[in-house]
Amino acid sequence: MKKLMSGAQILLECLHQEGCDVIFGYPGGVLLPIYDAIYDRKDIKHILVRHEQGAAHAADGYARASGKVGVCLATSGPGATNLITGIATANMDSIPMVCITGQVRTANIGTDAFQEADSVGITLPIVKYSYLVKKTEDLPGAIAEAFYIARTGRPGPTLVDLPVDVSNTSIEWSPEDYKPSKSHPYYQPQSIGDLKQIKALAKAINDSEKPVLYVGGGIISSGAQEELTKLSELTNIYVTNTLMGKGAIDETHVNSLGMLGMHGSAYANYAVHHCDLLIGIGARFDDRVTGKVDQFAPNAFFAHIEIDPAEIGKVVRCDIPIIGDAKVILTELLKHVEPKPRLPWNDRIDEWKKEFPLWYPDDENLYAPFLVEQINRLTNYEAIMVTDVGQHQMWAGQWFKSKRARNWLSSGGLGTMGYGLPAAIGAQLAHPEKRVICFTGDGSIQMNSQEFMTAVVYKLPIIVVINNNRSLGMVRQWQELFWNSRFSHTDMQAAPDFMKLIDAYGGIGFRVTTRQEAIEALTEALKITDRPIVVEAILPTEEKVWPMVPSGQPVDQMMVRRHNLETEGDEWSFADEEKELERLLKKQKKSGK
Ligand SMILES: Cc1ncc(C[n+]2csc(CCOP(=O)(O)OP(=O)(O)O)c2C)c(N)n1
Repeated sequence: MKKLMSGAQILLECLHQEGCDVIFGYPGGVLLPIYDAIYDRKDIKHILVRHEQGAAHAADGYARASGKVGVCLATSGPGATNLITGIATANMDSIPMVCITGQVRTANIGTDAFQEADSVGITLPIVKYSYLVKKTEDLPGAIAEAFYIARTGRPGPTLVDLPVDVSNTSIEWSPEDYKPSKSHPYYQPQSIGDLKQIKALAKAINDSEKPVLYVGGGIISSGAQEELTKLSELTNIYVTNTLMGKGAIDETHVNSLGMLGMHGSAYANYAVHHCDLLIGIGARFDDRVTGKVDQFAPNAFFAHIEIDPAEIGKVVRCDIPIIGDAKVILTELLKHVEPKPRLPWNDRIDEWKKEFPLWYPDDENLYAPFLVEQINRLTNYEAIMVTDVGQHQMWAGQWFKSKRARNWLSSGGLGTMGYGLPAAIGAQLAHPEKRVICFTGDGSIQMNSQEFMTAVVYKLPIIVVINNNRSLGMVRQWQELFWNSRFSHTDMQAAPDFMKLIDAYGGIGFRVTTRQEAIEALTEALKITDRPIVVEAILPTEEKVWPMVPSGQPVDQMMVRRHNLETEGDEWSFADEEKELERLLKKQKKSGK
């Protein structure tokens, strides 16, 4: 039945019908009609963050953890511009989000009115769709399009800009009038891949002696983990994943090579470098993966399964392009591939695994990989891991074993420091029953630490592990290796006392300096269920992430760290297979194994 409803009430009704049960937002003058309408709704929970950037990352974290569309709300002008980093982050990682911004009255648009900013214009390059609603009657259609476009095809953020008079004006409307979109006249992503191309790929797989699967976030967004695992098991092809592709295949599976690229495992990089067929699925050949492009997988035939046609051939040439949804295409591909043992190829990769394992020194120090291993163990691989950006992120990428999709959240494409805590808030709200760990650095946590307050208010027991190396570690690492150890402005010794900080917000803190203390603190933290916890780990400043492919080098040119058996010290150099083997034999002889 039609009744008089304000634009704000209509907005909330549309959001509800789109399945939105949480909004992350921050009020302001032009949002008053919406905030007044929210006051009466029991079916949509509003989370009041402490900064709009937090709202955008929280909506993103909610979307990544749940597979639903995340929704955030910000006021005109500074509220909207504070969302930008979060929108760009979601855009780079293809995360579905609907961002609603308030706008000044339609009559005032373009007059430099108080708190006016051109939100549609500013966000144009970082959204899939944006719409300035000029009439209340147009609002339901705009919301329907925004959700449909955000969640279909290659997912991504959309924006609806809502002038205050539009949300304040009432029209005759009935909730039954709302029609979620099922199609769009001009936006028609293709999901079914071309059968001829799929058969061509099946033949290439059946003929190949040295294939590798290279998978990204597209597997997660299409829900194709099962099909990928089946393909890998049936054809005996090992799988390497991007940072975004963690959880595409269980990383404890024998066929998993973990992450590749700049800080990927050496064996994944060698496998890609020497393969004869590289099958990319839902991954975009990012420069952190390819290194020097013209020497990337130099002898390989390239196949690319991808929903976004613009990605095909963007970075590397493509011999077999297949445009469509990964799950749909893999389901079809599975009908055409044959089982085949991949010997001696897989044996060779297994040898690389033994020669160049990921490792960290077995000394008294506390190291980030140790912390990650304990998190794996103490949570039985069930935690949702959310990272910030820096060395700690790469260590987590290497050591956190993601056994399933959507338990790994990290800003891959944009590399946004400050992402971790608010994204963890979104993930915890999506999964109140799970343990959410925010693995962060002493630099990154200072970028959105105000969101500790949000976590306290909503009683979210997020465990924030601060890797305190008293520096902007990743930048410091580059300065040490490539800029003559001139540590210009990467010192972070001037930092708040994190124990006092979390205490001031109303959470609980543990500071740990030894491995035993770390285990005890994590164990205690896991018992706390009603507030955020900080575990601040004091780590060595000089520690570096290994292996490392220097920027712009081919990925087989990795620098690795090894323990010098003569001097008992550490050294690093470009990986040399022969030397490595010799060292391994010496080590075995020394330990009598
Ligand atoms: C918003 C933002 N500013 C700057 C950078 C560049 N950057 C990348 S890693 C890094 C250092 C991160 O330091 P910290 O959070 O302490 O983590 P660590 O590397 O020490 O583990 C910086 C400054 C970034 N990624 N994001």
